[in-house]
Amino acid sequence: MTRLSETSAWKSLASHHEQIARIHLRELFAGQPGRGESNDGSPASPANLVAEGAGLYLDYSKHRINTETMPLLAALAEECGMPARREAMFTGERINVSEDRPVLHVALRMPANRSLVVDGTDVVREVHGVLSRMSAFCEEIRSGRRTGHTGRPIRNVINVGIGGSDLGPVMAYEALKEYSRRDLTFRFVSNVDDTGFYEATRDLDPEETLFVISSKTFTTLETMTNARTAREWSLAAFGGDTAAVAKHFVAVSTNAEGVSDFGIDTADMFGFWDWVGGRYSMDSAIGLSTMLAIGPDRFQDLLDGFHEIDEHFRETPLDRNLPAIHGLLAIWYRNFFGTQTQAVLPYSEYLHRFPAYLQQLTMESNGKSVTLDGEAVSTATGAVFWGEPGTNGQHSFYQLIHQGTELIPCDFIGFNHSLNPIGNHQDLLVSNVFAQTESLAFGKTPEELRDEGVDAALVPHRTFEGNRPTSTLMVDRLTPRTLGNLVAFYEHSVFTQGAIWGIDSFDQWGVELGKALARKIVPELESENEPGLDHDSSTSSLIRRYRRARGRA
Ligand code: G6Q
Repeated sequence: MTRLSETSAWKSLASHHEQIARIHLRELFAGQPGRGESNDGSPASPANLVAEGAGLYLDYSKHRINTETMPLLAALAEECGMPARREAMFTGERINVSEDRPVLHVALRMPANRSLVVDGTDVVREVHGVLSRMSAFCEEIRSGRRTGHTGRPIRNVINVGIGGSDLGPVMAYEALKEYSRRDLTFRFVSNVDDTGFYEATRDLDPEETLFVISSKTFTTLETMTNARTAREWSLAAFGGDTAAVAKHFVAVSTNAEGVSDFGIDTADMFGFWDWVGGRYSMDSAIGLSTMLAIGPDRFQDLLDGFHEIDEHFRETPLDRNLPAIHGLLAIWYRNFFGTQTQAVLPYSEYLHRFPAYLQQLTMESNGKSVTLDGEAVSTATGAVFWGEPGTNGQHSFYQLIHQGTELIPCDFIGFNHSLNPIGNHQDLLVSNVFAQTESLAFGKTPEELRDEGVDAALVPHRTFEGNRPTSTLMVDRLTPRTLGNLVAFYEHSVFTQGAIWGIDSFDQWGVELGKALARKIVPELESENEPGLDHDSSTSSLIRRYRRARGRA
């Protein structure tokens, strides 16, 4: 297989970059004044660097590209076989090669009238079977028909899970709080740090509390530890009556045996499948807490939003394909400008966990250094993703984005409508989206400063070079459906990047390593007798020091 850096499209892009890198966004706009204009229904033109579809409006005109760049990037995607790999995902081929699995999160949101047969099983039918059970369960809890052990209604739901079994549910709950049952309390316990469990439960009544134990494998140290602690906490309130477990615990897992060993009736287990990766699972049964919060109909809206982008991604030509454009631009900066990070800046308080969610999605997927056939990659792969909601970030780290020495491409996510309109807050919020992206692109020149009468000594400090690239993603309103649009948009951007790099975006051996390593050290920390340690000097000393501090040495 030709190494990526040796493909002809790559070479064309490298020489194209040499020309573009010298050109300022001011010049690009001067030479192509209409590049940021929307097409408003007219046929797409390569001169308009905007794309709209599936609930999202993407303005990518403030990127360091000209009319040649996107076709060259699209040619790279074609040369790398990205469209074929995309089709292989949608049809259930085993594209997760290192785990020998299909990658079918797109099946989680296919409508019930579709069918997708993989290894003789119609996975869409299975998905809808679980969705129906989830809906029935959520209706029972939300209506108060299904009560706790002592007959009291369930008022508190605690999701116990970590990584992919936590970040999606937390992000979705926070994002969709306005659509949730405000008389129910939702909390999330992930870290094995005892403080996480303590703070989540300290003011709750066990008689009104339901635990959703969410773990694909049902073996993860943190989740199993928290689940056992949760069971003790519950049973303490019910005089040790284990019959209470059935009323206060349900499980979301692929491991029926583990669930039943834990003492949860498999009738109260909501399953999913090994073809759903943890970081792609918020729209599977892992979303049970989301469905409990917003109800089955709105959960369906969320799924519809995902599916809308799936269809768009699968069928739209690359030059108008929103997730593909985003993924191609990520390649452009990471590989040709050598940028290391990408900021995601949602202008919505409800999306305050969205960057953390995206960190897992992007970095666990594309933090890889070998190709599908096990060869070392010939180019850089996944960038560091990070971010915070605006405008808060503007009062802290944006300084470095504006005037630092790093080039950091940014995604600005804005909404036309607030869910809680008060006065002119929304106009002020959105004005900052537009002002920041304008300023990052065009900066402020020394001449402009001098014309304003700025003291000569201050001119260098107050000069903004500009030429900082941004995408502006505008959404009408944050709803379950548009949240689905947004998440699927990033999922497929990640796919596009991974397909070009030729890596397995769907395994996570680094995470597996962490799970195995801690298991070895736990007994060394806990043993009553001095353990024989065969670590390096640093690790062994840290273990001994901790044991002394805990009075075990
Ligand atoms: C996700 C990762 C990882 C995983 C957690 C929890 O893609 O594999 O974040 O979700 O380690 O795993 P379990 O759901 O098996 O507990």
